[in-house]
Amino acid sequence: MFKKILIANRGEIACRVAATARRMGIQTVAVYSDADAQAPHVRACDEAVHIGPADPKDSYLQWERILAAAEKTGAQAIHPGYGFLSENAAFAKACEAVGVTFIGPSPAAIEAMGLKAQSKRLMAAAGVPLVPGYHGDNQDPGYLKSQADAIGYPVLVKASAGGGGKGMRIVSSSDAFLDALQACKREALNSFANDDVLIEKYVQRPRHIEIQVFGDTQGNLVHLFERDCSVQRRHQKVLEESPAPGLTPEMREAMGQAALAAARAVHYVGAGTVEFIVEQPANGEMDFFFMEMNTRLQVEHPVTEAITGIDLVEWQLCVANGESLPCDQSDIRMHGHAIEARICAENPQQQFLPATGTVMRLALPACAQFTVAPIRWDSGVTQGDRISPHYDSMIAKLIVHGETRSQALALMDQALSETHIVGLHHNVHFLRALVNGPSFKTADLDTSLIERDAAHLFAANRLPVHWWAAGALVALIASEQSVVKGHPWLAADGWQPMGGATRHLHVTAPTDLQVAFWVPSEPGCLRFQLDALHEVSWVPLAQDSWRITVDGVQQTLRLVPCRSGVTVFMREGSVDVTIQDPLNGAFGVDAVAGGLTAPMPGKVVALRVAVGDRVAAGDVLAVMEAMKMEHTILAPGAGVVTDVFFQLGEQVAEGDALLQLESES
Ligand code: MV4
Repeated sequence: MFKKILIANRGEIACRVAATARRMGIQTVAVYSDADAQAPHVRACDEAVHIGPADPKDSYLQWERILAAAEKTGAQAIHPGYGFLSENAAFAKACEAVGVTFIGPSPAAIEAMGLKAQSKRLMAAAGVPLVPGYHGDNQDPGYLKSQADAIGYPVLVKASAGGGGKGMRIVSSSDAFLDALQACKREALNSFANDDVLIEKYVQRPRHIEIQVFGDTQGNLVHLFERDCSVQRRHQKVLEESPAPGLTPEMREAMGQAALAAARAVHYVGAGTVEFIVEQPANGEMDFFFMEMNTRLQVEHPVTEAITGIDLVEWQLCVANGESLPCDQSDIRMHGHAIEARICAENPQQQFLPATGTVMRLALPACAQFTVAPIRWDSGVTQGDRISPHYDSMIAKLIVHGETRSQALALMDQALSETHIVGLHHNVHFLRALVNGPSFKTADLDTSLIERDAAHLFAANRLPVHWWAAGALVALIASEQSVVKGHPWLAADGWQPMGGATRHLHVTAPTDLQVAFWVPSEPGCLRFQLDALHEVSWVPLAQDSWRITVDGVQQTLRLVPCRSGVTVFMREGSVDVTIQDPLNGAFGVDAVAGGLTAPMPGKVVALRVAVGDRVAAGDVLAVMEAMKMEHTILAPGAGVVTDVFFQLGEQVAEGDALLQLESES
């Protein structure tokens, strides 16, 4: 076996490969860009080599530097992960040329599957079912129209060089064909500098089902069943599962055999995936057609690992080392049901726009104690990391494995409810709505599921106000006690030795409301007035986790203070509560830390204090401007300004310390 391998990737897949290498006693070398100097994948490997600036084209796609790093460290093989160089035949050849093993298929197999029309002709010759269509060289518009007429409408015109849904046009009648063809060719020329098209019968209500295959250098080939990846948005997978719901054993066998025929046709070695589009007629048998073969390990491979118990990266390493597959088809069994959710930095409320920012808080689902944890968290992001715009927006993959699909669904819901992320937009709530939504729950799957369930998926989550208000109160009181180190006489919070003082709190989000509450007469409990009078008591657990009782019902809440309030996480979901405390001005992290940081990148347009000034809670300290909006920085409590770290007119970054305030004592 290899003594040392280089991992030519970053993020979760680099960490994933490193984990198996470590388990096998193989040393690992990471490569990293400027943006990734402190990244988890660097720490996950034994050695690391810097390969250039943040932009992937200057680092992770620079094969000369990667090959130089392999030579310098003595790595005998290179694992390309997915994306980047994983399906680059020229890179695979370059590895061979310098005597480093490329952990993947042959350059010829990568090339053969890389071109759409060509791979489809190859598959047709190998007897793999294709969508009825025309994949030939004759691009004469009149000829293409006659082909479309023969196939029958609706047809799909696809750019031969396209992918990921780009350059596709549905044509519903013969009359509309020539105009649509022209438009498709124009788009293809602009996007791919090649205006060849192919024509296919349009498959309605399609499902995306793919088969995992594995080959070795001895010519053995096996498949590891299927994954259903129908839940997508903008051609990005969101949920993947195995087995595919409703797939009959006969169809599974037929698809497995078709995938093996596809792999055999290109003498496939290593891990690969054969993608099929599956037609679901309103009544009648499902039909499947070859779409493309991905000549790499895929993002969603963990669901296959869960149901087969096979470590696919271990198999990749053994096969690349020239060993034959450890078992044959009849030894490969599936057990239970696995689902993967991709947790991404993005805003589902704004067309899933990728989000950037710092992961201020990241709490993982609790490991199920007293059992073998059926939950897997694959991630290359840790708390405090920045999600930069240079790379993809995936924060983690969450994989659950149950005996049945409904058990897996329940586990996924539970694990997502315990996944707490603060600091940037993410899709955790959206994923939860998705797995609990009408279509996914009943396995009514096709590629337009997200659009169909939109009303359910994008609805604002309604959480019980007395619970999140209670969480906000507990966070507020905890922060005040930490500022004054628990001394009640020094707190400017209206506390009276006899108890009974009333405070009013203005909560502005998610709903505008006034909360009246009575200052605690004994520690750890108080009453508050909303629609009715409520009673809350609390006990701190670890870190920001609290056991809270509201009106006699107890649950664990996570309370994460942020700039202007607190994020309250509970079983049903989370809310960002913005608190305006008339007594105390701003509330949040700043108040807890005693230092004051910039809430966003911007310019300091007013500075109202100097070192030595005495300020009261709520006094204006400075004013910042960003995106044409002014933000006022208030004193979180009474104190003396001991340091000012910036000047008027200065540009500051998000999170920069602005000034230091010391509470008076
Ligand atoms: C299709 C199709 C319907 N009929 N081909 C989208 C991306 C590209 N890889 C192939 N795609 C499709 N090809 C025929 N003949 C519908 C899609 C399609 C799709 C396929 C798989 C997963 C998600 C999809 C979302 C929209 C359209």
